Amino acid sequence: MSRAENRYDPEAEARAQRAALLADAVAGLTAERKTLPCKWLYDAEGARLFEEIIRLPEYYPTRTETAILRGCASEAAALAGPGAAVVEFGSGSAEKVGLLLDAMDRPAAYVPVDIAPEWLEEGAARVAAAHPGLTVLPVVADFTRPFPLPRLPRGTPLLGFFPGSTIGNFTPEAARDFLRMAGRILGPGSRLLIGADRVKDQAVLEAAYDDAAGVTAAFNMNLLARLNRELGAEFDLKAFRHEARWNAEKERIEMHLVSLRPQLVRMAGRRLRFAAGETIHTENSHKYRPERFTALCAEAGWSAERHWGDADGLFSVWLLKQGG
Ligand code: AVJ
Repeated sequence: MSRAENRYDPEAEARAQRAALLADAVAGLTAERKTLPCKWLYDAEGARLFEEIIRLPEYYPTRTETAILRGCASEAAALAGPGAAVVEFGSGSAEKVGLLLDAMDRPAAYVPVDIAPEWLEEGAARVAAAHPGLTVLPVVADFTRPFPLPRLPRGTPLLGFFPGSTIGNFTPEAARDFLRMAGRILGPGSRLLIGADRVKDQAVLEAAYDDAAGVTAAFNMNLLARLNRELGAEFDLKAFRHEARWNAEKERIEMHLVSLRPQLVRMAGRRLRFAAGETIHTENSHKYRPERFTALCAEAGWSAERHWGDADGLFSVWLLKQGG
């Protein structure tokens, strides 16, 4: 694995991350409606809690998508054709791509793209070990912004991979922008295999994001603990609670941290004022009806070539094709 174009300095990276966290926290927590970007949920502790979430009985998306991928991998691989390269957006620990690579005919390369160098490294190493002879070309990049692909043999068919319903974290507008950008990066004739969670019974959705064991609550509350750890903020974790709300109009689950009483919280030389019941909105997880998802894709220049789901209609995996 060569990374000549992607050198990074871990200490400079850590300083830049802290500065970015501070800027986002100040902007988000002094706004009229308090928010924090969901990407900050995933520090080491957040990543550990997320690994617990995906095994919870209430959290259906991961196991449902994995089962769908198991069933559709060979068909998707056949449509992508022999000698295709897989580009995974936000690869993280790259748990699912093996199902796809195993089904492909002589894949040319695996290109995991992630902003977190440690995860990228770990995922790339795992895939390389499981697929001897496969060229693995990791790219450290924020996959929500344009980035250059590593050099590949001319004419290599490209297959993007974006599982996990991560697309749901974007607003529909941002999702469309992402899909358009992914299309530009992958180029004409490319395909994108993407997972999207579906609209379903409100109680099922709310339980998936507010489990009985309190793991998702801990995951959300960790954001405040992180502000305390990394920015020296003084959030009293007992003065907030986790809430998962279904927003029926926007067809999304929202995670909030609710202030249990009026309070002032010190953070980076500021005092943040909270009213009782006021919330910090920490995550959106949009759910897509199939017809709404295909319309969004069409606006971004992709057509749905194939759609796979589970028997209960919980989750969708789409194979998109550029243009069409
Ligand atoms: C990783 C964005 C797919 O929205 O379901 C899980 C994150 N948040 N439980 C999701 C999450 C709370 C998850 N994604």
